[in-house]
Amino acid sequence: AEDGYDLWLRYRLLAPEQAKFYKNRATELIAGSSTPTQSVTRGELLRGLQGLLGRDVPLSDSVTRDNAIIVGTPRSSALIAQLHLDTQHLGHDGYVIRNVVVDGHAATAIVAQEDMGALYGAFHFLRLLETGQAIDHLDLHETPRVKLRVLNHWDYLNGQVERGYAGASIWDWWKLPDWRAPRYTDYARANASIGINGTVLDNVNAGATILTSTYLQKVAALADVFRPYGIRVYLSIRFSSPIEIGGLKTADPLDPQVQAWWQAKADEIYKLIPDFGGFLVKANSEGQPGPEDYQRSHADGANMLANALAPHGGIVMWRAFVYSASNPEDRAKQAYDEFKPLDGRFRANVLVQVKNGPVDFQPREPFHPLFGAMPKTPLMTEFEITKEYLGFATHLVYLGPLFEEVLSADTMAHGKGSMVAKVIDGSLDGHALTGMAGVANIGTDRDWCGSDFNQANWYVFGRLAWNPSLSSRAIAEEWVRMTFSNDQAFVKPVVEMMMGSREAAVDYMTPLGLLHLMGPGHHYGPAPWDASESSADWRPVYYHRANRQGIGFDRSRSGSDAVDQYAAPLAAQFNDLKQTPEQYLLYFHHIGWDYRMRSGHTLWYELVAHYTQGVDDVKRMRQTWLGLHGYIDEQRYEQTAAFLTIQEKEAQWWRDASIGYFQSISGLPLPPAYASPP
Ligand code: GCW
Repeated sequence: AEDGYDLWLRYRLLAPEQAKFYKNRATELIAGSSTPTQSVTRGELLRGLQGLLGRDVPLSDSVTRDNAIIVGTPRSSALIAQLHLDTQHLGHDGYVIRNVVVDGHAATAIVAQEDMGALYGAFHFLRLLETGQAIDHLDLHETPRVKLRVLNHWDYLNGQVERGYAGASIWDWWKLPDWRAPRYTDYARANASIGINGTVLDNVNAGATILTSTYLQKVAALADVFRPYGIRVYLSIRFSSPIEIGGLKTADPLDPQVQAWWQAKADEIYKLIPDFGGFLVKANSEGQPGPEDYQRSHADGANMLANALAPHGGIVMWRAFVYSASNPEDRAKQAYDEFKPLDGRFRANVLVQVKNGPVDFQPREPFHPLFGAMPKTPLMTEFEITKEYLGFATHLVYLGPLFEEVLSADTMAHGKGSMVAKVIDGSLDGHALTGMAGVANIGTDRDWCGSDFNQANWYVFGRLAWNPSLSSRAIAEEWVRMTFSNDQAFVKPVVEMMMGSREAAVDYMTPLGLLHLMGPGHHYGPAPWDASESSADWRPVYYHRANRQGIGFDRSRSGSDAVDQYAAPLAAQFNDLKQTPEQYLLYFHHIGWDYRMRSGHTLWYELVAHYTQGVDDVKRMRQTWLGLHGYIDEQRYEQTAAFLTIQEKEAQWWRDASIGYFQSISGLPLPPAYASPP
């Protein structure tokens, strides 16, 4: 049975024609095994080729026939050295895949400067086969555009996963360090196959226990498993740890005892894990402790930790997601207000980690105004791969278009062409330390992610972290081919369905710039009427501000003036109702129900139309899937079909509840075109 465990690394036998073709082009494998990374590279190629071609590919030390596969680095392989390829520029992770001639024989060479590049190249080569690509005239050069490509697990040590919809935490802390579950290796393989090279094991809201020596042993065991795959381990730390587990009276970052405590802790960690990545920190946000508790700045806090890690080569990822009820005027402004003035005050080994939008992982929000606004500081973007606000496990929402929309947004920081992607890859302001983080959607479910289609969100995150300019459509196609089938009759409609799925969710949940209308606390399902949360800025009514006259949050200069956190040309655009893109309309403006939209219809009409469109889109997705029975295994087919049924029902629920509520405020009748349910 197909339980989705193999993710996109299924390596099932290719169709006979393809298998035959590739067989003739993979006659033998020449791959070293003198380092752990070389061993796993060789193992992966053997396993992949065996699965895809249906027969063992013989290992060899020299090229004995045409169409061998050679993998390695000039240092590890004399055969590769004799190709005299320029590998210097490939760095630690880059690789070349090229058809070459060795000792008179045609061969395919996967060449890198370092072992890790060769492993990435091997995965790329297998992907070419798995997706049915031509491999006759290969000349591929790949180097990652982003240095730190990191998953953030929001896992508690008790096994719970905050905002996790795929079971419990995969880290079995009770059995670690002595039992290293095979799943850890498969986790590392999956990540390495898409270029992910870091993982933060514990939740940003977790406690201090992770830093006790008992737990550090467990962390070290995981680091050992991940090391051959080029994955470094990082930890979220609680800022007040010196008090909780260190017996100090304070966690003041300027206190010498506190500084000494962190230094000693860093020394202890690096003794166990010499390649430890560093710390991720959520401070002074949603009740977490932080430097502001001692009237110190975020920079003071981050730099203190950075000082402790710097001698060991570690880094700090300091989150800009700060907000507290003390800023009820407009929560969207707080991160910028607190961090922009600190630009230039962070140590060189600190990155500030910024959520993709100013509020909180909504189906759609404009890009975060900090991007482009802190030129002296490396900024990472943080995406949420887990679908906290997008229907949890069951709704089919491919996040590629969301990520791409953010990365390709133009901050205008240095005039046209200042895309968020260029902030992230460091090219805009010349940073070498760069990173991208994704909040993992991984748990103990057999399929890892709560549904087969959620695996695509893990996949697309990794691929975009490697190269933020890739197209989310191309990535979707790759993923479908590897995960399900190379049959065009299946691939085409499924890619279409995925590509439209995010807009469908925006439409049935929060169209036209609305956001945060999900049930408070759990964030599942509609609750635009809810005013029960203790904190004003957790209440849906705070966000939509609907009244008899109209709807929307005025962030223009006549309102909270959040528009002026963007570069001047954008600020002017967003400030002007007529120029604001309609997809952000109600994010920036409060407008009358009878406002005329570009379509000529009233706002009220368009709002209803969007909600209805969202439901129609999901209906179409379901129809598409119903037409694809027989192309894939029953088990995965049936689950997707069942989940789409849930999604259709809930899209309808979203629509009816939202329209019903807004109608109770506007007092307007349903537009005649929509008077009966869709
Ligand atoms: O999105 C919100 C979530 C919290 C999360 C917080 C954060 C980890 O609802 O569950 O806590 O953001 O990003 O810190």
